Amino acid sequence: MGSRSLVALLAALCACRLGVRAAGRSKVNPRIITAPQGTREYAFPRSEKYPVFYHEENTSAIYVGGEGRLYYHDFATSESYMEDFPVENGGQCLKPGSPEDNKNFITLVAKHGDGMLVCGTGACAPTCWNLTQRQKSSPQDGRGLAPFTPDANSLVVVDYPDIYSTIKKSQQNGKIPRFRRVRGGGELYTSDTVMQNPQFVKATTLKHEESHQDKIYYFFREDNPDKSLEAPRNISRVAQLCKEDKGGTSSLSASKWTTFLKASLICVDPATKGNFNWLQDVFFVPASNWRDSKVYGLFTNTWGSSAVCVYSFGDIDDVFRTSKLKGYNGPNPEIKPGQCVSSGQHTPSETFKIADSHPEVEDRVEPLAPSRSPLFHNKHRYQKIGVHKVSVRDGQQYTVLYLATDKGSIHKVVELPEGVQNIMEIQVFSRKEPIQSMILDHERAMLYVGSASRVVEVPMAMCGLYRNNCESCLLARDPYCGWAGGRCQAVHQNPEVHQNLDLNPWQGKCQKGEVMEADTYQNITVVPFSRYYLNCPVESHYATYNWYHNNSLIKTCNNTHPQMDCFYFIQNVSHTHYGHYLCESEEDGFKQALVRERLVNQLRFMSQKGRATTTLGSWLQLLLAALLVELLH
Ligand SMILES: *[C@@H]1O[C@H](CO)[C@@H](O)[C@H](O)[C@H]1NC(C)=O
Ligand SMILES: *[C@@H]1O[C@H](CO)[C@@H](O)[C@H](O)[C@H]1NC(C)=O
Ligand SMILES: *[C@@H]1O[C@H](CO)[C@@H](O)[C@H](O)[C@H]1NC(C)=O
Ligand SMILES: *[C@@H]1O[C@H](CO)[C@@H](O)[C@H](O)[C@H]1NC(C)=O
Ligand SMILES: *[C@@H]1O[C@H](CO)[C@@H](O)[C@H](O)[C@H]1NC(C)=O
Ligand SMILES: *[C@@H]1O[C@H](CO)[C@@H](O)[C@H](O)[C@H]1NC(C)=O
Ligand SMILES: CC(=O)N[C@H]1CO[C@H](CO)[C@@H](O)[C@@H]1O
Repeated sequence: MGSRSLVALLAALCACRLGVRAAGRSKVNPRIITAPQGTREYAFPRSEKYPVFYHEENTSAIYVGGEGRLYYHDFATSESYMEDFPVENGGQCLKPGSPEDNKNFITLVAKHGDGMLVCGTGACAPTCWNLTQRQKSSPQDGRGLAPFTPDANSLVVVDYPDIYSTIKKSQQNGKIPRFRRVRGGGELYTSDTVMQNPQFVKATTLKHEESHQDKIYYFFREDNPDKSLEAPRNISRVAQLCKEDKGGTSSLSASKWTTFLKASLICVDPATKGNFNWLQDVFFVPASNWRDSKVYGLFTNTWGSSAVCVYSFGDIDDVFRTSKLKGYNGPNPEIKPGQCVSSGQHTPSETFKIADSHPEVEDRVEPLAPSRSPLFHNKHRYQKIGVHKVSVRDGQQYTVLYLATDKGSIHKVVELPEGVQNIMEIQVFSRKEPIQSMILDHERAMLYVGSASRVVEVPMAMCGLYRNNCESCLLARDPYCGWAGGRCQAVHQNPEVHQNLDLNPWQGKCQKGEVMEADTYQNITVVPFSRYYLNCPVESHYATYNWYHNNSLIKTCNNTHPQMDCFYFIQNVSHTHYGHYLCESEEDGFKQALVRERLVNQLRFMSQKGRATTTLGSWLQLLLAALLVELLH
C-alpha cells in the first residue's frame, strides 16, 4: 500500500482534468492504476535509441526493430528470439562522423505478402530483407522504404502489394518531401508545389463501392502560406489520392499523382473559439460502409492543451467532391480535379493542370455532425491516440479512447451518453519512460505499449481492479466490466453481466446481500504521546471519503486534493484518541467501509504482534503529503 500511495501522491502533481462537454455528472478525475494486474512485460536485452514496433492483429507476439537487430517476443508462450541485420558492404555515408551514420537502424517492420519486410538505414545505404519463417532473403535496395539516417518524418504504408512512403530516395539534403507509391502499380510522387514543408502524420487506404474509386488519404501538417501575425503558423490537412492513379500523360507529369487534393481540418472549441491547429496523431476506425468510417484526430495547441475531433470519411469525400478549388474561378472541366477515372485511364491533362496549380479546396473538413466541435479537450499534452469499440451486453457498442500522455501514462476515456469520461490513468512502466508506441489489438482487447527498453502487454479489461462488490463494479462505468456470479468480470468472458453505462439508475441492478464485507476491526496498539495517522485509499476520485471515530465524523475528503489518499493525522495520542476508526466511501448514494481500525492503548493491551505506530514508509508518505499541501497552497 505504501508504494501505491507514494505513486498516487507523485501523480497528484499532474492534475487530471477532462473538459467534459455534456451535462450530467461533473465527475472529473480518473482512477490511477500503477503496474496493473494481468500485464506482461518484455524487456529488450539492451535499450534501443530508435525502436520500431510491429504487432499483427489477433496474435500475442510483438516484433521490435532496433540497431542492427530484430527482436521477437510472444507474450503467450514467452518465446523470444533475436535476428541480426548488420550493415552490408560498409554503408555509403558521405561524411561519416556522426555515430548514427555507421549503423543499420531498423526503421520498418511490416507484413508483406506471406513474409515480413524488414528495412533499415544500412549506414546511409537503405536496405531491405524479406523474412519468411526466420529465413532472411539476400539484402535488397531499400531506397524509398528506409531513410538514410533515422528520421521522424518518415511514413510507410503497406497495403499489399502496394507500398506508399514519404521517404527521400536520395541522400542529398534540400529535397522537398513527397508522398510516393514505391511498390505496386508504377512509381508516382506528389508535385513539389502542392505541400509547403509537410510533416506527415499517418495514412490509410479506403475501399469504395467500385475499385477504381478506392482512395488513399494521408494526414499532415504544413506551413501556413498566410504569414500574418494572427494566422496560425501551421495548418493540419488531409490529402486524397486515387489508388488507381496512372500518372499524367506528358513526359513531365508521367510520374506524378494526378488526383491530389488537400483540405484543412478544423478543430475549434466553440465555447472559447480556441483553435487546435497542430495535428499530433490520428486513428482510423473502419465501418462496413466506407462513408461511416471515421478518423479520430488528436490535436494540440500552442498552450499545450489537447483536443480530439472526429471526422467521417463521408464528410471528407463530400468536401473533396463538392468544394470549389481555392483561387480557381475558371470553368470546371468534364472530369473534375480529384475525380478518379475508370480503371486503366489517365486523368485528362486539362484536369491535371488545374488541380496541380490549385491543389487546395476551399471548404474545410469539420468534425462530425451535429456538434461539429471537439469530442473533448483538456490540459494534457497527449502524444498518441487509439480507439477501441467494445460490444456490451445489449449489443450496443461503446467507444473507448486510449490517450498516451507525455508522462508515460495512458488515459482510458469512455464515450458515455452524457459525454466523455476519463475513467482510468494507467501508469504503464514502473519507471516513467516515455511511450514510443501504442498498438491496439482489437480482437484480443490488448494494448502493446513500447518504450526504448521494453514492451508491455496491457489488457483493456482490468475488472479485477475494482473492489469486488456489485456497486463498485457498476459505478466504475467501465464498458469492459460487469457484475455477475458474485464477481466483477470481463464482458467478453461472460456476456450475461450487469452494467451501468446508460443513464438509467444503477441501484436496482445490484441485489441485496451481494456486498460481502467482514465488519471486523483491526486491533492496532498505539503508545500514548506518539504520533499516528490513519490512511484511507482513494480508489475513485468521484467518491467522498469520511473518517469516523466512535461513530462521529472527524474528517471528509472530496475532490479538493484529488490524487491524495484520505489521511487523518493524530499529532499526540491521548486517551481520547483510542477507540474505533472507520473510513467510508460514498459515491452516488452507495456507501462502503474501506478501513476499520481499533486503536488500543499499548499499556493496557500488551501484545507483541501490535503494528509499529509508524514505519519509515508511512513517514515518507506523510512528509510527501505535507509537501504536496504546501505546493498546492
Ligand atoms: C483470432 O484468433 C482465434 C484463435 O487463434 C480464432 O479462433 C479467431 O477466429 C480469430 N479471430 C479473427 C477475427 O480472426
Ligand atoms: C517476401 O516474400 C513473400 C513470400 O515469399 C512474398 O509474398 C513477398 O512479395 C516478398 N516481398 C518482397 C518485398 O519481396
Ligand atoms: C480486537 O480485539 C477485540 C477485543 O480484545 C476482539 O474482540 C477482536 O476480535 C479483535 N479483533 C481482531 C481482528 O483480532
Ligand atoms: C503530548 O501531550 C503530553 C500531555 O498533554 C505532553 O506532555 C507532551 O509534551 C506532548 N508531546 C508532544 C510531542 O507534543
Ligand atoms: C467537500 O467538503 C466540504 C467540507 O468538508 C463541503 O463543504 C463540500 O460540500 C464538499 N463537496 C462535495 C462535492 O462533496
Ligand atoms: C472512543 O472510544 C474509546 C474506547 O471505547 C475511548 O477510550 C475514547 O475516549 C473514545 N473517544 C471519543 C472521542 O469518544
Ligand atoms: C505552434 C507550432 O506547432 N508551430 C510549429 C509550426 O511549424 C514550424 C515548422 O514547421 C515549427 O517550428 C513550429 O513549432
